Amino acid sequence: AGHELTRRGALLVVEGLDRAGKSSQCEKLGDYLSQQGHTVKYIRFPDRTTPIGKLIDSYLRGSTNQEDHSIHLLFSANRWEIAKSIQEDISNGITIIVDRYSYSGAVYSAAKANPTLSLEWAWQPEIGLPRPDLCLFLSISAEEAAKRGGYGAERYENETMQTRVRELFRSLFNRQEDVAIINAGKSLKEVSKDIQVAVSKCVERLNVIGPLRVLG
Ligand code: ADP
Ligand code: FDM
Ligand code: MG
Repeated sequence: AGHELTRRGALLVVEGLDRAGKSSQCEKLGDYLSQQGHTVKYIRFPDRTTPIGKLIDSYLRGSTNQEDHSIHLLFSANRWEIAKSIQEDISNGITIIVDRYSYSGAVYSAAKANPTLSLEWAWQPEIGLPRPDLCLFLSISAEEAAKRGGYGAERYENETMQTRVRELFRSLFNRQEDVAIINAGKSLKEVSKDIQVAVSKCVERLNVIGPLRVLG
């Protein structure tokens, strides 16, 4: 007696287009959950610090080129190389906030309109990865995003890609469970409030959800 079972952490993903406010909201959510007494870790994909991540970084910055399927699998490998540590942290009671995940992975690659790289094909290497307990999709119109500054210089930061990515996110999230669509066009504070409500509901349900699941 005397020792309680450690309550597992939650796996929370924040997704959305460039400038939707993902990184800002990840930070606010981390502060909120810490104040609630949770141990919180923030991670982001791509994780540009690993050897695979360095290949991805130079691809995104345009210093190197990669075949579409090949770079797609590297993005996925970049998640697989961290999958075990995610599982361990979650079982040790740490809640993980993830800035982009498999959803960006499938959608950005499929947006290239390569005839042999469909959304379905792109999803396959994600199967078996830790499954988020909740994915928060920060939904924003092209007009609202444009108000938050122009495109950066990285590979996918152009009108054509962003338009396709928006459509593909929509069709992917239509058939995913455990997704909360958040209107990200509101103020920072309003958006963070909406996120807190969705996350609190999820965290309360963790004992019902049971152990961390895997993506199917
Ligand atoms: P992302 O990580 O999705 O690309 P960021 O969190 O980096 O987005 O935000 C992009 C820019 O928009 C930043 O300058 C940020 O301060 C601003 N921003 C984020 N959320 C909002 C919001 N709700 N309203 C107005 N500006 C915002
Ligand atoms: N991206 C991100 C992908 O193409 N595949 C992936 O699996 C992931 C996680 O990389 F354009 C794209 C999405 C975005 C870029 O940008 C990463 P940030 O600014 O580091 O989130
Ligand atoms: Mg960001």
